[in-house]
Amino acid sequence: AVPNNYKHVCLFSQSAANMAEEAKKLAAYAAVDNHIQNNQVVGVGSGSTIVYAVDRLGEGNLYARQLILQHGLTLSDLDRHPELDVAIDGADEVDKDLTLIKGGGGCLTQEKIVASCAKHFVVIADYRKDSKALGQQWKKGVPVEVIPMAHVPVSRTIAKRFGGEANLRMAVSKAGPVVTDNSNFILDWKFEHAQNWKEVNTAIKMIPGVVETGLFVGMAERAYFGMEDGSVQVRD
Ligand code: ABF
Repeated sequence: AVPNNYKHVCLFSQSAANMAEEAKKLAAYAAVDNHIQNNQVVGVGSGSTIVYAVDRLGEGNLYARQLILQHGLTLSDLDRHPELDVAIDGADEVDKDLTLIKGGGGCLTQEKIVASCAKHFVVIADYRKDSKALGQQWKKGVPVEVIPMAHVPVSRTIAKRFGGEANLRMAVSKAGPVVTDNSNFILDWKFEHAQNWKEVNTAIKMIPGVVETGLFVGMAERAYFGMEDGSVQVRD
Protein backbone atom coordinates (compact mmCIF):
# COMPACT_ATOMS: atom_id res chain seq x y z
CA ALA A 1 0.00 0.00 0.00
CA VAL A 2 1.17 3.55 -0.71
CA PRO A 3 1.17 5.70 2.44
CA ASN A 4 -1.03 8.77 2.27
CA ASN A 5 1.81 11.25 2.66
CA TYR A 6 3.56 9.64 -0.32
CA LYS A 7 0.48 10.32 -2.45
CA HIS A 8 0.61 13.96 -1.43
CA VAL A 9 4.24 14.18 -2.47
CA CYS A 10 3.36 12.69 -5.84
CA LEU A 11 0.48 15.08 -6.36
CA PHE A 12 2.60 18.06 -5.44
CA SER A 13 5.49 17.20 -7.71
CA GLN A 14 3.14 16.46 -10.58
CA SER A 15 1.58 19.89 -10.36
CA ALA A 16 4.99 21.56 -10.02
CA ALA A 17 6.10 19.76 -13.17
CA ASN A 18 2.98 20.92 -15.01
CA MET A 19 3.64 24.48 -13.88
CA ALA A 20 7.21 24.34 -15.19
CA GLU A 21 6.01 22.92 -18.52
CA GLU A 22 3.46 25.71 -18.83
CA ALA A 23 6.19 28.25 -18.03
CA LYS A 24 8.47 26.82 -20.73
CA LYS A 25 5.66 27.13 -23.25
CA LEU A 26 4.89 30.73 -22.26
CA ALA A 27 8.53 31.75 -22.70
CA ALA A 28 8.88 29.92 -26.01
CA TYR A 29 5.70 31.33 -27.52
CA ALA A 30 6.62 34.87 -26.44
CA ALA A 31 10.07 34.58 -28.02
CA VAL A 32 8.74 33.23 -31.33
CA ASP A 33 5.91 35.76 -31.49
CA ASN A 34 8.21 38.70 -30.79
CA HIS A 35 11.25 37.74 -32.82
CA ILE A 36 10.35 35.54 -35.76
CA GLN A 37 8.88 36.66 -39.04
CA ASN A 38 8.08 34.79 -42.23
CA ASN A 39 10.99 33.65 -44.37
CA GLN A 40 13.58 34.05 -41.66
CA VAL A 41 16.27 31.49 -41.04
CA VAL A 42 16.00 30.39 -37.43
CA GLY A 43 18.57 28.50 -35.38
CA VAL A 44 17.34 26.27 -32.58
CA GLY A 45 19.19 24.32 -29.91
CA SER A 46 18.20 21.32 -27.85
CA GLY A 47 16.34 20.54 -24.65
CA SER A 48 12.71 20.42 -23.64
CA THR A 49 11.95 24.17 -23.74
CA ILE A 50 12.92 24.65 -27.37
CA VAL A 51 10.37 22.01 -28.39
CA TYR A 52 7.63 24.53 -27.60
CA ALA A 53 9.31 27.13 -29.80
CA VAL A 54 9.39 24.70 -32.72
CA ASP A 55 5.72 23.90 -32.09
CA ARG A 56 4.94 27.59 -32.29
CA LEU A 57 6.98 28.02 -35.46
CA GLY A 58 5.03 25.15 -36.98
CA GLU A 59 1.71 26.88 -36.36
CA GLY A 60 2.42 29.65 -38.84
CA ASN A 61 3.34 29.50 -42.47
CA LEU A 62 6.99 30.01 -41.68
CA TYR A 63 10.16 28.92 -43.42
CA ALA A 64 11.03 26.64 -40.54
CA ARG A 65 7.69 24.93 -40.96
CA GLN A 66 8.41 24.15 -44.59
CA LEU A 67 11.81 22.79 -43.68
CA ILE A 68 10.35 20.68 -40.90
CA LEU A 69 7.96 19.16 -43.41
CA GLN A 70 10.63 18.57 -46.01
CA HIS A 71 13.41 17.29 -43.79
CA GLY A 72 11.84 15.92 -40.64
CA LEU A 73 13.32 17.73 -37.65
CA THR A 74 16.49 18.79 -39.44
CA LEU A 75 15.86 22.43 -40.21
CA SER A 76 18.96 23.12 -42.25
CA ASP A 77 22.68 23.41 -41.57
CA LEU A 78 25.32 26.09 -41.39
CA ASP A 79 26.80 25.06 -44.74
CA ARG A 80 23.62 26.22 -46.41
CA HIS A 81 22.73 28.95 -43.95
CA PRO A 82 25.86 30.24 -42.21
CA GLU A 83 24.02 33.40 -41.21
CA LEU A 84 20.90 33.06 -39.12
CA ASP A 85 18.34 35.76 -38.51
CA VAL A 86 17.54 34.57 -35.00
CA ALA A 87 18.68 31.75 -32.73
CA ILE A 88 16.40 30.62 -29.93
CA ASP A 89 17.54 28.21 -27.25
CA GLY A 90 17.00 27.08 -23.69
CA ALA A 91 19.53 27.29 -20.87
CA ASP A 92 20.34 25.65 -17.57
CA GLU A 93 20.87 28.95 -15.81
CA VAL A 94 20.53 32.65 -16.69
CA ASP A 95 21.94 35.42 -14.50
CA LYS A 96 21.11 39.11 -14.33
CA ASP A 97 23.72 39.96 -17.03
CA LEU A 98 22.33 37.29 -19.38
CA THR A 99 25.39 35.15 -18.82
CA LEU A 100 24.27 31.56 -19.31
CA ILE A 101 25.27 28.10 -18.28
CA LYS A 102 24.33 25.68 -21.04
CA GLY A 103 25.26 22.13 -21.91
CA GLY A 104 23.29 20.11 -19.41
CA GLY A 105 22.30 18.01 -22.40
CA GLY A 106 25.87 17.94 -23.74
CA CYS A 107 25.21 19.99 -26.89
CA LEU A 108 27.00 23.15 -25.79
CA THR A 109 29.50 23.39 -28.65
CA GLN A 110 26.99 23.12 -31.45
CA GLU A 111 24.59 25.39 -29.59
CA LYS A 112 27.29 28.03 -29.14
CA ILE A 113 28.22 27.84 -32.81
CA VAL A 114 24.58 28.28 -33.83
CA ALA A 115 24.12 31.21 -31.43
CA SER A 116 27.31 32.84 -32.74
CA CYS A 117 25.95 32.69 -36.30
CA ALA A 118 22.73 34.50 -35.42
CA LYS A 119 22.06 38.21 -35.69
CA HIS A 120 19.93 37.88 -32.56
CA PHE A 121 20.22 35.23 -29.85
CA VAL A 122 17.18 34.85 -27.61
CA VAL A 123 16.92 32.59 -24.55
CA ILE A 124 13.75 30.89 -23.35
CA ALA A 125 13.43 29.42 -19.89
CA ASP A 126 11.05 28.67 -17.08
CA TYR A 127 11.29 30.53 -13.76
CA ARG A 128 13.58 27.87 -12.25
CA LYS A 129 16.45 28.92 -14.52
CA ASP A 130 16.53 32.53 -13.35
CA SER A 131 19.60 32.90 -11.16
CA LYS A 132 20.90 35.71 -8.97
CA ALA A 133 24.38 34.24 -9.30
CA LEU A 134 25.56 31.44 -11.55
CA GLY A 135 25.84 28.16 -9.70
CA GLN A 136 22.79 28.70 -7.53
CA GLN A 137 20.33 26.89 -9.77
CA TRP A 138 22.35 24.52 -11.92
CA LYS A 139 24.22 22.59 -9.25
CA LYS A 140 26.16 20.53 -11.76
CA GLY A 141 28.52 23.38 -12.60
CA VAL A 142 29.84 24.51 -15.96
CA PRO A 143 30.07 21.86 -18.68
CA VAL A 144 33.34 21.87 -20.63
CA GLU A 145 33.67 19.79 -23.80
CA VAL A 146 37.12 18.21 -24.12
CA ILE A 147 39.06 16.05 -26.54
CA PRO A 148 38.90 12.57 -24.91
CA MET A 149 42.68 12.05 -24.60
CA ALA A 150 42.99 15.36 -22.72
CA HIS A 151 40.26 14.96 -20.13
CA VAL A 152 42.58 14.20 -17.19
CA PRO A 153 45.08 17.04 -17.73
CA VAL A 154 42.30 19.51 -18.52
CA SER A 155 40.42 18.50 -15.38
CA ARG A 156 43.55 18.97 -13.25
CA THR A 157 44.38 22.32 -14.82
CA ILE A 158 40.88 23.71 -14.29
CA ALA A 159 40.83 22.64 -10.62
CA LYS A 160 44.32 24.02 -9.99
CA ARG A 161 43.76 27.36 -11.66
CA PHE A 162 40.15 28.11 -10.83
CA GLY A 163 39.36 25.94 -7.81
CA GLY A 164 36.58 23.40 -7.36
CA GLU A 165 36.64 20.18 -9.31
CA ALA A 166 36.00 19.16 -12.90
CA ASN A 167 34.51 15.68 -13.16
CA LEU A 168 34.11 13.51 -16.19
CA ARG A 169 30.41 13.21 -17.02
CA MET A 170 29.35 9.59 -17.03
CA ALA A 171 26.46 8.01 -18.91
CA VAL A 172 23.38 7.34 -16.79
CA SER A 173 24.08 3.62 -17.21
CA LYS A 174 27.59 4.26 -15.76
CA ALA A 175 28.87 2.12 -18.64
CA GLY A 176 31.26 4.86 -19.70
CA PRO A 177 31.65 8.60 -20.25
CA VAL A 178 29.03 10.64 -22.06
CA VAL A 179 30.17 11.10 -25.67
CA THR A 180 29.05 14.29 -27.40
CA ASP A 181 27.78 14.74 -30.95
CA ASN A 182 31.36 15.73 -31.78
CA SER A 183 32.79 12.48 -30.31
CA ASN A 184 34.24 14.28 -27.30
CA PHE A 185 33.84 14.04 -23.51
CA ILE A 186 32.26 16.48 -21.06
CA LEU A 187 33.79 17.70 -17.80
CA ASP A 188 31.40 19.28 -15.31
CA TRP A 189 33.33 21.97 -13.47
CA LYS A 190 31.84 22.57 -10.02
CA PHE A 191 33.25 25.93 -9.09
CA GLU A 192 33.53 27.15 -5.53
CA HIS A 193 32.75 30.84 -5.90
CA ALA A 194 31.62 33.47 -8.40
CA GLN A 195 34.18 34.37 -11.05
CA ASN A 196 34.70 36.91 -13.76
CA TRP A 197 32.89 34.69 -16.24
CA LYS A 198 34.22 36.39 -19.34
CA GLU A 199 37.81 35.96 -18.24
CA VAL A 200 37.30 32.43 -17.00
CA ASN A 201 35.58 31.40 -20.20
CA THR A 202 38.48 32.71 -22.27
CA ALA A 203 41.09 31.17 -19.97
CA ILE A 204 39.47 27.73 -19.98
CA LYS A 205 39.18 27.82 -23.76
CA MET A 206 42.93 28.40 -23.97
CA ILE A 207 43.75 25.12 -22.18
CA PRO A 208 44.93 22.63 -24.81
CA GLY A 209 42.29 19.94 -25.30
CA VAL A 210 39.33 22.16 -24.47
CA VAL A 211 36.82 22.39 -27.31
CA GLU A 212 34.24 24.70 -25.76
CA THR A 213 32.67 25.75 -22.49
CA GLY A 214 29.03 25.97 -21.51
CA LEU A 215 29.52 29.58 -20.41
CA PHE A 216 27.73 31.89 -22.84
CA VAL A 217 28.99 35.38 -22.02
CA GLY A 218 27.78 38.45 -23.91
CA MET A 219 25.86 36.37 -26.45
CA ALA A 220 22.20 36.49 -25.45
CA GLU A 221 20.46 39.77 -26.10
CA ARG A 222 17.20 38.88 -24.40
CA ALA A 223 15.72 36.18 -22.15
CA TYR A 224 12.07 35.26 -21.77
CA PHE A 225 11.13 33.60 -18.49
CA GLY A 226 7.79 31.85 -18.15
CA MET A 227 6.67 32.50 -14.58
CA GLU A 228 4.66 30.49 -12.07
CA ASP A 229 1.77 32.97 -12.18
CA GLY A 230 1.35 32.61 -15.95
CA SER A 231 3.17 35.83 -16.86
CA VAL A 232 6.29 36.19 -18.97
CA GLN A 233 9.25 38.22 -17.72
CA VAL A 234 11.66 39.73 -20.18
CA ARG A 235 15.32 40.48 -19.44
CA ASP A 236 17.47 42.54 -21.79
C1 ABF B 1 19.88 23.12 -24.05
O1 ABF B 1 19.01 22.34 -23.32
C2 ABF B 1 21.08 23.08 -23.23
O2 ABF B 1 22.10 23.96 -23.45
C3 ABF B 1 20.58 23.18 -21.84
O3 ABF B 1 21.47 22.45 -21.10
C4 ABF B 1 19.26 22.50 -21.94
C5 ABF B 1 18.06 23.14 -21.35
O4 ABF B 1 17.10 22.17 -21.39
P1 ABF B 1 15.61 22.38 -20.98
O5 ABF B 1 15.02 23.34 -21.92
O6 ABF B 1 15.06 20.99 -21.11
O7 ABF B 1 15.63 22.84 -19.56
O8 ABF B 1 19.37 24.38 -24.25
